[in-house]
Amino acid sequence: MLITERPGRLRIVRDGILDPTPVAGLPEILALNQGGLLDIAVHPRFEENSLIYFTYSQGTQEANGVAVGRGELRGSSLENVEVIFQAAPLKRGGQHFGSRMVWLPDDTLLVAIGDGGNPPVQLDGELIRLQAQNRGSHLGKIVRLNDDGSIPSDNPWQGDPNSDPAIWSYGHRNIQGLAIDSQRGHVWSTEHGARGGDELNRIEGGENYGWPLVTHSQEYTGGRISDRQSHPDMVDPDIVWTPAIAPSGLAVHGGDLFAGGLVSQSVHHIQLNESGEVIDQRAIAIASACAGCSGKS
Ligand SMILES: [Ca+2]
Repeated sequence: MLITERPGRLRIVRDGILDPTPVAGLPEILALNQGGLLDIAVHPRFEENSLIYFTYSQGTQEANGVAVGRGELRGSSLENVEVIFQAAPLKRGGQHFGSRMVWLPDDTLLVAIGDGGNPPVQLDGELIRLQAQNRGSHLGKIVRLNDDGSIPSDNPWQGDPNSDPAIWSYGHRNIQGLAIDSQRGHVWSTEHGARGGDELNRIEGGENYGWPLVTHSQEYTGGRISDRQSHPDMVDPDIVWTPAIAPSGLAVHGGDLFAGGLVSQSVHHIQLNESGEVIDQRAIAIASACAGCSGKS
């Protein structure tokens, strides 16, 4: 089992025992606020090529962004490490990197990239969160890549001069859960709203998921982010969580979805019907105070 630790360590657990030595060979990682070593994914043909993929933030406090690296896992080190994708434009500060990865059945890789941060963080003279609606930018997007980082020829905006060809879907704030339901062929994501308005979305290539033009979320400082909660050209979420659960992690099991919540300190069991529509959800496994746990656990 491979585990990423945000400060920049990749760990291995074998037969339930944590290897005390982190895996060697990772590139330089910017561990800044929400940034660091982020997600990890094993190549679908790992047994042949030993490749693992990882997302991380890199750069400086003033200019940073999410990158996707890959390397061959040999024993306790990574070899032939290369960076196959770098999100652009770079941003400042340590908020909203995303990022999650999932493989599609055709061996292309989806990577979620955060919108860059909350007000007052700006880019090009406007709030950086508006990048989520700019198809010339990777911020606030899911991108789809081939396993070597090249762009699949059938991506939705391939050939559109106003769009980056890597983009798969847009209008996302900060995706912290991404999973594939192989049985039904559906891709699901969870993303953080600001104050309230966390979302579960079923992701389809070529669609706009609305942020920040359409949202149930409010500013942290109070007041509306948008007058609209829905728009005919944008996809509505399948679940809106207000108050926020701060979703982190999303898994498919037994035909249903399981979403972790950081603030709610719970796991949400989301029940789907045969065609994959949400029919019910309830919090299970709510964390409770325990002897030896600090208040900050
Ligand atoms: Ca949305």
